[in-house]
Amino acid sequence: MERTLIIVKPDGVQRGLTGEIVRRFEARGLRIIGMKFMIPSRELAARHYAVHEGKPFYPGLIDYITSGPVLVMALEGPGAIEAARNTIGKTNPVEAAAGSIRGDFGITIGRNLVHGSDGPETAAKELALWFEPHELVNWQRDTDRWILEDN
Ligand code: IDP
Ligand code: MG
Repeated sequence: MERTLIIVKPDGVQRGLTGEIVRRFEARGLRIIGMKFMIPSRELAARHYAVHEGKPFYPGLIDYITSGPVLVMALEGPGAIEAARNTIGKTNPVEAAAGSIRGDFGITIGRNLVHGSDGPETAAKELALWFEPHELVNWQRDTDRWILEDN
């Protein structure tokens, strides 16, 4: 079992796409274990995007991610990180496959709707950054035996 951190960015929220985006992860079989709605502080945004500090798009990225409410999710499942990244699509929506979230709803890299952790280490760091341990819910999904071979 793997966990990943997903954010519906402010454009996704403002465009009324939160339900559609959550639906896609749920339909994929990823289990929601945490969810919150918030306007990220600049400090939180800076810690989340620390690896991009100094890049030309960094100031715009911080303005963008703090520009309004986001929906933050912790998802769990086998291969959850890669599965979620594939459901999200390539960073530049122009290159994202049709059928992915960015490929279906995005057209420019600076408004690409969703964040997903890119590896196990980043996922652990990001989950700890956005969620307190007690905010993550351990639960059994009744449909798991139809979604997961080993559950
Ligand atoms: P990812 O979100 O697919 O992991 P990263 O390369 O980690 O992509 O970049 C983080 C975020 O920074 C992107 O999702 C996008 O919002 C923004 N970003 C990346 N490159 C550019 C760019 O060239 N122009 C504007 N924004 C960018
Ligand atoms: Mg990234």
